[in-house]
Amino acid sequence: MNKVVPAILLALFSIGASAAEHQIKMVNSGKDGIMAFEPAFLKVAKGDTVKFIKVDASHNSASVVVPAGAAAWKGKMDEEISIPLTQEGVYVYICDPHKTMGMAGVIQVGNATNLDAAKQESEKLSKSFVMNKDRLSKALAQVK
Ligand SMILES: [Cu+2]
Repeated sequence: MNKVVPAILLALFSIGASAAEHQIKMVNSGKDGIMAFEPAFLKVAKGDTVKFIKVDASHNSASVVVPAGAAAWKGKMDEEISIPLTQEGVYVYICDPHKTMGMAGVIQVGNATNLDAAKQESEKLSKSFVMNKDRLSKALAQVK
């Protein structure tokens, strides 16, 4: 053992202590219409965590677009999955059973490094929506 290990542990602890946990609700009906994530757009700091909260049953959260180096996720049905957001960029996610109903959302972490890729993928996705067609583009428009 040397002096480096305690220094690393201290650094890790500091990061953990400053990281915030945000919540996104999975709802059947909300401010933004039926079958929605609330909020549909969320901006957080690098290192924060987002937890998906089961308000209503039969939803999940699965990533569609993540920045380079970030891990994709696929929550089980009704799972309150927690996602550590370790890479800067734009994250786009959907609910698998309500994908065509426009149940999708956007998380921005720091700088929007992959915004063009996120826009392209979201346009494709939005074409498959039969309702709430502009929900994803509205969420993406809030990325700054
Ligand atoms: Cu759903």
